[in-house]
Amino acid sequence: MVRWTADHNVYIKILYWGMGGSGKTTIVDTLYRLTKDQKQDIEPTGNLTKIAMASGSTLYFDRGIFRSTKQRKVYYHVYTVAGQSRFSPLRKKIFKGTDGVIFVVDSQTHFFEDNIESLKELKNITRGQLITEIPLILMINKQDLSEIIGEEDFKQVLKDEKLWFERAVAALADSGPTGQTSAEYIRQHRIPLGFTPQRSTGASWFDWRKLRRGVFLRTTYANRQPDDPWPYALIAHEAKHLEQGIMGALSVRGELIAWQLQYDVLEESSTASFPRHVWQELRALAPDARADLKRARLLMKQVAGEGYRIDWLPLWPLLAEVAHRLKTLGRQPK
Ligand SMILES: Nc1nc2c(ncn2[C@@H]2O[C@H](COP(=O)(O)OP(=O)(O)OP(=O)(O)O)[C@@H](O)[C@H]2O)c(=O)[nH]1
Ligand SMILES: [Mg+2]
Repeated sequence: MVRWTADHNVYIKILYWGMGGSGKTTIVDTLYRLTKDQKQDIEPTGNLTKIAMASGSTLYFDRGIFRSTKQRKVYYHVYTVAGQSRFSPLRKKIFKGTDGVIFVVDSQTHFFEDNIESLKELKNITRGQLITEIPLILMINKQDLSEIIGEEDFKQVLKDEKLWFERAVAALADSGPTGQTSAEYIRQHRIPLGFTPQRSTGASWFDWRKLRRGVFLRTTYANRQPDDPWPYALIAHEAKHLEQGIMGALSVRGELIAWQLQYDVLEESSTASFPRHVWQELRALAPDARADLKRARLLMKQVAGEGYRIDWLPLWPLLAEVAHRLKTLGRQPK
């Protein structure tokens, strides 16, 4: 928890987390040494406090206080936890009030599972706040050794632990007002997010294999960065369908509204680059005008390809569509 004191100083708590022996103490030692000499962005105030066993393994915690060299009122309280598994209750205490976590991975292949254990424990303690509210940085340490896992392997862990999605939703929230509203909806309704292998579309709001509602991205999107606008704009699109309900979502009208939302998210994100002309025409169509919906159906197929089964959907949600057809029935030319 960032603290402001009466003298207008700001204190930020940063925590190094990771399995026993991953290198947390070594990193903070190095940080202390380098910043003491160089005084570039931060400089230490006082000494490092280290409470360790004879073996060098941390027994309680390490703590160093650093001060920003540019914003003189900003201080960082930097802690490391004792990583050995038996210190779990202690770690929970040290975690209290943390503003940001640096997770130190021990890259040695035989420790792969222990790293995951440590990440799971952290996730548990943060109760869904990791990434969404508490920033997370990964440090893939000990890359100088042989028999090591790489960055890609650990990225997969983040995906498995759903932390990929947390980051995508956080990026969606930051992308602009449309993205923010959508991210709030996803969080408030605790919408399940996942990957699913699918051929025809990039994403869906129903997983047929598990028969459950949620937002499911095609597995190939797992290789994109979560803050690439395409994945998170798609997440916003599918979440809109969940908001519309089954009937609303299963209509050309529902699709058009979701496409328009996806376009707004992309437009508001500063980094999206895509051929805009068809999307712009889609954005200008009126979801309640049947002629516009017919046009939308053509355009959406043009963008999404033949696999996109929009022809199967009624223009309006089914009941409204039936009512409309009944009403116009008598007026049809014989
Ligand atoms: N080869 C190599 N060894 C490292 C690296 N970082 C740390 N070590 C070594 O790993 C051992 C454990 O490092 P520590 O910094 O004590 O690990 P820790 O994460 O603080 O461990 P706990 O306090 O038990 O949680 C020490 O012998 C370090 O010298 C690295 O990048 N490469
Ligand atoms: Mg240590």
